[in-house]
Amino acid sequence: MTQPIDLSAWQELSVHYAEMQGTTLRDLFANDQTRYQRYQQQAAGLFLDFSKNNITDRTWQLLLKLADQAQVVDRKAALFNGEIVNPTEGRAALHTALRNRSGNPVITGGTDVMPSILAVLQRLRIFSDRVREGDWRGYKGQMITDVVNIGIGGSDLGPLMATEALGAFAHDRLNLHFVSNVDGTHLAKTLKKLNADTTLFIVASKTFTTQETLSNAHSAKQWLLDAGAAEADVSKHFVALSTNIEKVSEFGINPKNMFEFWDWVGGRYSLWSAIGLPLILSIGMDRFEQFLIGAHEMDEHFKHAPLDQNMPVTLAMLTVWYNNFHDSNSHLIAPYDQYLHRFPAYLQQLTMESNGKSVHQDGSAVSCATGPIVWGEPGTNGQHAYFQLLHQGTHIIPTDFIVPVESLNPIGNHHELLLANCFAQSEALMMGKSGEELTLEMQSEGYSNDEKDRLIGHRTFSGNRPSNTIMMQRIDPKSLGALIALYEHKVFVESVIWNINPFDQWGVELGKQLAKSIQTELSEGKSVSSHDSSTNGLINRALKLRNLQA
Ligand code: G6Q
Repeated sequence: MTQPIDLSAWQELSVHYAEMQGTTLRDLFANDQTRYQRYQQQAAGLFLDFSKNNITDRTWQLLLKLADQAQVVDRKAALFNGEIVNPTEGRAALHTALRNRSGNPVITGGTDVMPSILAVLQRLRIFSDRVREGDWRGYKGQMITDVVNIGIGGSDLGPLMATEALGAFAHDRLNLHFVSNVDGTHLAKTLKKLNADTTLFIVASKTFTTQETLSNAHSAKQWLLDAGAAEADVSKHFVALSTNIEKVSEFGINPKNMFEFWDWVGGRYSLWSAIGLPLILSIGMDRFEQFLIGAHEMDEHFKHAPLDQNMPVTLAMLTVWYNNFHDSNSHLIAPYDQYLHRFPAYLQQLTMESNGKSVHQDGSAVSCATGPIVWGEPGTNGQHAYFQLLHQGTHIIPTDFIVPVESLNPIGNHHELLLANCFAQSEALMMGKSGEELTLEMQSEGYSNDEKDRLIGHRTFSGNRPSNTIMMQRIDPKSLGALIALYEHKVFVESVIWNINPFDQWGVELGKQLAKSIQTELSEGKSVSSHDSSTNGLINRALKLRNLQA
């Protein structure tokens, strides 16, 4: 199998990178008045300005050549066509079918998956309408006021992020809560504020074997029983989202209260399936369908747009350029929108769990860096925290600014200030401030020559730091759907270039296994010697301290 570094475009990019040294973004803009017009794209209601990247036309051609040589076109066809794109688990990855609004069938393993998808969506509509309209009642006949989603990882981050992001469209009576951490504090703090009579629990787990989720679900059930409910009342307060009907029944949830999805839906790609129930309860099924339509429009764009006009491909190839040629392995997500405050955390899982891999598809060790570290906070908060390092630190950190032009909570000139900060940051990162500019500035501010010489190094900004800006009219179900799908496909294209499997997560599985055996040892309470000396020491010390306390 040809590996990425053996492709001729990869080698040409290495040579080109060396040639690019000394080329600055400032110069590229100064010498080309059309740069902004040429390096922009639009799709599914999103606008991308990628002109503030350290690329020339030659870079761009070579990156597209690399995408072509890595067979992005064939691989994306395989993704959409339900082929086994996750060979280590023997599965397709059909999140695009979950939001397929075309009316066309999607076949995998000889079966059209669309009838089951549409049937579950219809059941979700009926159930969510009943809860929202106050028809679904708790065991004392009261309307539901609070919904607690119990899940972790892919069964938490997506619905949590999207429910927060679409908070402007939330139902008046229903408060959504999310409990993920097995630390009892998370459940205890959440339940403290709630009334068992009016609380509905959603147990969200693809496998229904995840320790954290089952522990929280059992404790939540006990809380309901302790509040006076009987076993028979549980069905009015618990529903499950899962692929595992046996385990759901074993837990004591009536299969009639289970909303199904399928093994070809990866955890971190499951927001579009029944896992989206918290979001559906919050915004209603009609708006959830808009959310699916937004994603579907991005899917259609990704499927059909040529490589040089394809937004997910563009974002992916820019990441490859920085990650593999500039050796810049960190990527900042800076949404200038408070509703998107969990978006960076969501993308962190999407990208780091998908592309945090060290072997190629054939199992051989990778010969190039793979997925970067993704992080972020909503603007403008980051500016008063870590942006210092972006502007003047030694690391180059490509940044995605995400900004809606319209606020859903217009107050005075707040949104103008927000936009101004967003645009100012990308400009400052790109332009910097040279010694000459500072000299003039400091002279006009009345600094003496001595003071100026002492401070000028500290106050100089090298600039030349890359960013993308993704702009939309506002954050609504449709634009959010498109934005998430954009990043899902970006991550997929990167995986194609690096020739890795983005749909498995063996790293997560190992942690799940190890925790199980140590938990048994902790509950037995006997001193252990079967691990390395550090792990033995920590377990034995914890046992001793816990006994002292007991
Ligand atoms: C996501 C991962 C992982 C998973 C959680 C929860 O892609 O597989 O984050 O979502 O471990 O798993 P369950 O939904 O099976 O409880």
